[in-house]
Amino acid sequence: MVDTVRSSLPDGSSLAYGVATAAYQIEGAVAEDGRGASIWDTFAARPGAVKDGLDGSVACDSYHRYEEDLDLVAAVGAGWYRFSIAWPRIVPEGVGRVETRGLDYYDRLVDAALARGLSPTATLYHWDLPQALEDRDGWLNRDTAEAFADYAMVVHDRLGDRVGVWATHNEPWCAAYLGYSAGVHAPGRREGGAGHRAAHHLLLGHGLAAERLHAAGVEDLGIVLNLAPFWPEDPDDPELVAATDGIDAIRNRVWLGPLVDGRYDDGLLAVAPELADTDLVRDGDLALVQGSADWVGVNYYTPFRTAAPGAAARHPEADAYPGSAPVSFVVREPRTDIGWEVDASGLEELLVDTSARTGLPVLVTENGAAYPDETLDDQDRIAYLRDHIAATERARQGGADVRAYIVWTLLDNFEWAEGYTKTFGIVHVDPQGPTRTPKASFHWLAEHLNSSSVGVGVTP
Ligand code: IFM
Repeated sequence: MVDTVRSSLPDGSSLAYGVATAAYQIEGAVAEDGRGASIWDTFAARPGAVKDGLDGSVACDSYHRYEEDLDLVAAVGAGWYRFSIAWPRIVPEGVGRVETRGLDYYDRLVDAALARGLSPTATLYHWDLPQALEDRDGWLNRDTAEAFADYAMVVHDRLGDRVGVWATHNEPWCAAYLGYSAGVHAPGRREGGAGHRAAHHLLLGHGLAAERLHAAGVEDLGIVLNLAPFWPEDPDDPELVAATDGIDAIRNRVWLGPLVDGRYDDGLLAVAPELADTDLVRDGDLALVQGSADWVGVNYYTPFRTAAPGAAARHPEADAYPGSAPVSFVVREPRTDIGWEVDASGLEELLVDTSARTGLPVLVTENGAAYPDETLDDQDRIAYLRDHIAATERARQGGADVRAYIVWTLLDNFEWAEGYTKTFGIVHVDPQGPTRTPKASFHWLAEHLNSSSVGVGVTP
């Protein structure tokens, strides 16, 4: 058992290590044990929405193979297993009826993690909104925030005696802006400033859930953000610097402002006037969010270099910053298979800045790389992980309070709109099996953890 909740968050004397996954990307079994439909089931069925036309209906079949997967996490020597809970398995219609068989599954998963000496770290929302809630306008409807807090409490009532570290949302920027502004993620809506409304309701859902989870005794509650460094190519170009500031506001400050200061800053309001609407942002909303996190999770993959419009080819995320002045995103070499520039200095910068800005413990809740999976000898992934772990250590030496480094991801899995075409796993999954085969990066990480005697989890 976890001795106390507080002891679940490492004290920072050495870096804790973990491996992460997310429900829709690995579980499969979408029609089993009373699970309701999610927005990703619906979106993936839309022709052209997912690159290879596939979905998460089988994925890695982890719903049935979780013991095997946890054996792999234990074998690599990581102390934490970060997983997400599928809301439609627990509350299939989003509100109301609770599906006990869904809770039973996560109960088994948590016990199996603890039995292997792993600390289970639960994320409550990794993008699989019950479709029934989207039918009522999803994250554009304030009621969804209330429904999220109710669902969070149902999960906590069942798992709270064994799970110490909780996260509300994973990358709410994607859920809001890729989902409701750019339309490239579920629910696939391209509605400009709607992303700002969704962002506010996601924050509100976090705040409502945090208040109730804290009252129920949770001490290590966080939110996981894909914050990003933005680097203007020409820092002397005032127009570019101003446009980049608007983008930074929508990606980073929209979350950090409410969490730290209890407000949306003026620069953000200038590009997102929706957030000044008092029907949307009601009295007390931002006060509820302020101070609601005990730690902040940073998911980092790449920095973003901005340039004058037209300087580079259109970026897939170009529509995800509604209201900001247009810029180009310049992507330098080297790049991973998904086209993201590799630069570990962005992680170091982000960790130092986030630690200083929030004053909270920071966890690297995701970091990893997509490389083609033709070979199990993934030396490029090893180099990526090695350099980013070193950057994390440099940030710690530079004073950032970083407590954990969690690799994305255990298994090659359903990579959202990319389908199965981009693989981030340290374990290869043969879709025919789905048989698991550790890659060279898995063995490298095991060796790294073994040699630095880190990554130790709780004693069951
Ligand atoms: O696979 C995703 C994950 O679900 C959220 N963070 C980024 C990863 C890679 O795109």
